[in-house]
Amino acid sequence: MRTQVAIVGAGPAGLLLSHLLKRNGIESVILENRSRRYVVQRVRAGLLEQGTVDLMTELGLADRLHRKGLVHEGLALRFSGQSHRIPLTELTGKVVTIYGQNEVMKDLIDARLAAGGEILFEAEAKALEGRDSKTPRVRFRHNGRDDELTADFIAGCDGFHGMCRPAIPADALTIYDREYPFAWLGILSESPPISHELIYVHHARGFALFTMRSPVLSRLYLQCTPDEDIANWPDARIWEELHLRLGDEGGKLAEGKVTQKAITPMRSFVAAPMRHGRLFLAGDAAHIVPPTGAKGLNLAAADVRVLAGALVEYYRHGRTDLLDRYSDICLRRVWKGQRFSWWMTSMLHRFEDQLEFDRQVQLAELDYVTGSRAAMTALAENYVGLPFEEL
Ligand code: FAS
Ligand code: PHB
Repeated sequence: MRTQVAIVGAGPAGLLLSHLLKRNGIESVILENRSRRYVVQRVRAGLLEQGTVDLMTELGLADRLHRKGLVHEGLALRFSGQSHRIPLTELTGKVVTIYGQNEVMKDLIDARLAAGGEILFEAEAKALEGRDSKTPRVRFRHNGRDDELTADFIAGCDGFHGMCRPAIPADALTIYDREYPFAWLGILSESPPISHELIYVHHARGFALFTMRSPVLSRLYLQCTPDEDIANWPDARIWEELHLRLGDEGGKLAEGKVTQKAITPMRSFVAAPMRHGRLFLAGDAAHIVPPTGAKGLNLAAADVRVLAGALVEYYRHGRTDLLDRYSDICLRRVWKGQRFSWWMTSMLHRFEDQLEFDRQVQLAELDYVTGSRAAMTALAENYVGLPFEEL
């Protein structure tokens, strides 16, 4: 097989990139390890920055998002039994949108296939060759047969556990890594959300997040230990803990049928540089953030916006300067997303070894952030998404 851009991975990064390239007449083929059914039902992120929504709207891919997405103009930080609203839109002029990542996947895949785009599902990329040549190749296995996809460029959009990053010699990569001593137990519940806006809770028993997917579907997260066994969390115990961490408003939290339950480890990770010869890493393949700042999916979208822009300039005008600057441009935004996600995580979670002094500092930080317009604005502008870099 031959194409212009070989894309490994049909997550938000790979799919958005294929649409951005197609809009500029550049061909691509996506190799996706899992089945279409699996990719569209996988429960992950749920919060889209304004910039991500604008990108999908520009591409004509946001009709369902605008119909079904929940637009939020604020969020609440809850600590010491009190909720404090952060008026995001009043402070920044921007909104965020709650729309499940699985819904985004459905929209991007349906539109790509409807436009005759090539996505090979259950096609596992096995090896990369010729990364420094003008014709890099991806060896993959599909329908029980080994095959090869030759291209001008390879986009490594295969997530944290993919094969593209490990295909880069370790001495060519600098790894920045921080694992957190806790995880998130997340559930989907057929119950109305406790509030029309998100509630981030700082509590002596640990962090909790009250978010949603629709007016009848709640998404709820609890801080738990990193090696927690989900079998120890029957639904009743989860609801009891959610009531407790919500404090006196516990009575108002409606319970419902839990349809999905999983534990997500918490990590901050960056692999730099994001470009190696004709291989360009994007999204979780290059960086992971703890979900407290809701940046994962949005950083993936921001990366491929830059990559597509650079590839368009290459194919149109033979320019290579933007390809050369791809990694630096992306990493500037990635590190700001890392800082914000680490800060939100550090301010809102309980650390096993934390001194009472540390806890009081967390409470003082929350008191400052919810009492100072300047501090609130700093949080809000990072949360709704920092402006995109002009290319
Ligand atoms: P993805 O991981 O989404 O996609 C990579 C794709 O590559 C996958 O479909 C995979 O099957 C495929 N692939 C891997 N190896 C391959 C191979 N060898 N050959 C072919 N294909 C291959 N972010 C939030 O903001 N909020 C959340 O609540 C949240 N929850 C999350 C929960 C979980 C369990 C995880 C893992 C992430 C979560 N995230 C969350 C972050 C998430 O949204 C990611 O940032 C986002 O999916 C990144 O998109 P991609 O970079 O496209 O990678
Ligand atoms: C979600 O809705 O899944 C979600 C929202 C905000 C976060 C993390 C997850 O910070």
